Formats: sequence, C-alpha cells, structure tokens
Amino acid sequence: MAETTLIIGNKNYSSWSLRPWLVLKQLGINFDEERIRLFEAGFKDNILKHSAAGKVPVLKTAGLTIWESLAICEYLGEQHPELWPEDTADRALARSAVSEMHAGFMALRNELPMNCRAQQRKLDYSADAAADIQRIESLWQQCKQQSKQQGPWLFGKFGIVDAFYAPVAIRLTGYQIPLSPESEAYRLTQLSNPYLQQWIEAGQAEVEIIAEEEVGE
Ligand SMILES: N[C@@H](CCC(=O)N[C@@H](CS)C(=O)NCC(=O)O)C(=O)O
Repeated sequence: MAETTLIIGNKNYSSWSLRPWLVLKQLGINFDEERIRLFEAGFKDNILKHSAAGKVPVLKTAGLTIWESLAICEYLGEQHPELWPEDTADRALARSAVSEMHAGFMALRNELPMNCRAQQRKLDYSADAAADIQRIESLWQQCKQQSKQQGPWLFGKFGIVDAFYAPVAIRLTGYQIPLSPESEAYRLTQLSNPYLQQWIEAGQAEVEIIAEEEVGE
C-alpha cells in the first residue's frame, strides 16, 4: 500500500479527479487510487467517510486529508515548485488561468461535459459555450505568447495549469470542436501525453453510464 491515496470518481466523467491525478503521475509519485462511482447508491456515504465536503477528488498523504482539486494541486506545488512557472509574471498568469478554469466556464462545463467516450461532433451548443471556448483559446494563446520558455506546454514544461486544462482538451477532442492552429497544436500536446491517454483508456473501459445532465461537468 502506498503512503498516498487519491480518491477519485469515474474516470470517464470526473474532470476534477483527473487534474490532481495527472499532477501526481507527472511527478512520478507512487499513489493508490480509490475510485468511488459517482451518483450510485452509497456514493455520498462513501465519500463522506473521507471528506465532509462530499466530493471527489480527495488526497490523503502525510497524515493530511486535502479536498478540492486546486487545494490538492497547490499542496503538491508547495512540495514541487516546478509545477508553477519560475517567472513571477508567468506564475501570476498561470494562477489566473487556473482560477478562471476552477471558478468559471460554466456553459462549457454544463453543455460539453467531460466524457472520454464522446466521439461525435457537437453543433448544438449555446453562444455562452462558444464564448467559453473562444476565451479558453485566447487564454492559451496569451500564456504561450507571454512565456519565454521552450516546450509544448502553456509555459514550456508541464505544470498545474496544463493539468487544469487537460479535461478541456478531452472535451474539444470528443466533441470535435474546430480550433485555431495554435489551440489545435496544444490540444494535440495534451492528447499525446501518455498519462492522459492512460486515463482516457481507463475511462472508456468503465461500464457505468451516467446521464450527462446528472454529471453537470
Ligand atoms: N470544486 C471541486 C469540485 C469537485 C466536484 O464537483 N466533484 C464531482 C465529481 S467531478 C463530485 O464529487 N460530485 C458529486 C456530488 O456533487 O455529489 C474541486 O475542484 O475538487
């Protein structure tokens, strides 16, 4: 048994679980996964045993219980400062982009929920969802343009900001959303990450089917 456990939801649907999972994988940390199936009988009771907030993900490590994907990533970022850009201005932009994702893009999250099995072009989304996609594209471009670091990620090498946008890359892929060449290159960077591929394959192999409306992500 590893010293660290990440409690997650269904890989097919749980975008919030994916983010810290990806960071742990990128760091090469040995951890156990405990998967609690979302919205099935017993989900709330099971998750409440770990966190009074009643949501996944939850990280258990070093005698601590940490909930909220961003708090988990920030904890890991304290141990591994390389998860944030070194430059102050870059770090501020990366943190703004992460906060914007964590707190916003509700239309995108509601109308194009993460579903690793999605394989169909989506056309019927609202102007608000289209605006969210446009905003994300310009945010990605701003990060790439501001950062002077070499590398395919938003600030050169992989960081928390990339983990936060990984579920967006899954959505854009599954729903076949047309993108600018720059955004498309970044989407492909995300999709060719072997850890993200591992997550997607595991999500696709899951048997549970949850109505998209219930997931709300
Ligand atoms: N703000 C939270 C959101 C977590 C969240 O909404 N998790 C969903 C699964 S992706 C969940 O546990 N839903 C169960 C519920 O709300 O009952 C975070 O960043 O961790």
